Amino acid sequence: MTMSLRQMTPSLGAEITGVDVANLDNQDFDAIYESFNRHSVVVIRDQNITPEQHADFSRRFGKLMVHVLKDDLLEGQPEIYRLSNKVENGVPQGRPNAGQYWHSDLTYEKVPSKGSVMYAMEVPDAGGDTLFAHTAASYEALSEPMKAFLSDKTAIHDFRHAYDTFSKRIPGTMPISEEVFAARPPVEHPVIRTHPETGRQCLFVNPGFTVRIKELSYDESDAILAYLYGHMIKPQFFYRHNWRANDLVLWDNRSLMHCAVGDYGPDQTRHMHRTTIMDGDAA
Ligand SMILES: O=C(O)CCC(=O)C(=O)O
Repeated sequence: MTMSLRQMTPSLGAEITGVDVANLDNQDFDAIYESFNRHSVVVIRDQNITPEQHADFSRRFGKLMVHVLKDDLLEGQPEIYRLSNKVENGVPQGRPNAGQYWHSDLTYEKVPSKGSVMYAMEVPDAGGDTLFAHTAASYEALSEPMKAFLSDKTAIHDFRHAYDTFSKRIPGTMPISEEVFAARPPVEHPVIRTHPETGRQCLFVNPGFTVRIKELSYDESDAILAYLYGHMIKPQFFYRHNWRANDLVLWDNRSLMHCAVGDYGPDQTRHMHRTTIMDGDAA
């Protein structure tokens, strides 16, 4: 098999065909890793992998994180978080309607995520796309005074924020217990982070988990964040992924935010498994 790569947009996105991630030599892995850093979203088509192979491939990028929503983890393979509207014999096969708001995965963790690896097992006939927005490209397009203003600011991130602001309003979303929220108290991260591998500066705020900019008043913080969120999703920073079954998609949480589109009906199945890679080694 010969690997081939097609760039999707100037800012982000690459499609790779002709590889089997379960049998990948170091040279092909290095090419995928390079593409992950360069293009931020890497779509690898036509994969037939077990959950174990999915986790093994993901581990080549770094240590894996276990999602705080324990009920949605795959039994026996807790690194796999199940996003699904499928119900078998009355048992939900994952979290329905997950991530239907702009966010980067796990920015509410003290040590946030490097990237995510999502495998599509069943996809709707139409819809259920994922939107990605590049946070280095949007940073670079800001004016120099705005970059300087943001350079020493800190943002507060909270897992609860996404649930209170977005998820609980979506019919069919499963409630989250106070115990889970208590396990993830708010954390702080710089508003601008330097990508450790590309050296590019990235905006590191997102509507899902960022509560406010700590150094500003609440009103000022709301206004600045609203401006940034509008700026960050301009079309030129954007890639929309239309899933095919057996797509394996890697995305870089250091240089992207993303949003799942909940436009498909209950008669359509969307069944995905995701792993999340830690940014660094700390537990
Ligand atoms: O289901 C998707 O398309 C994206 C899911 C998501 O937002 C996530 O995994 O955090």
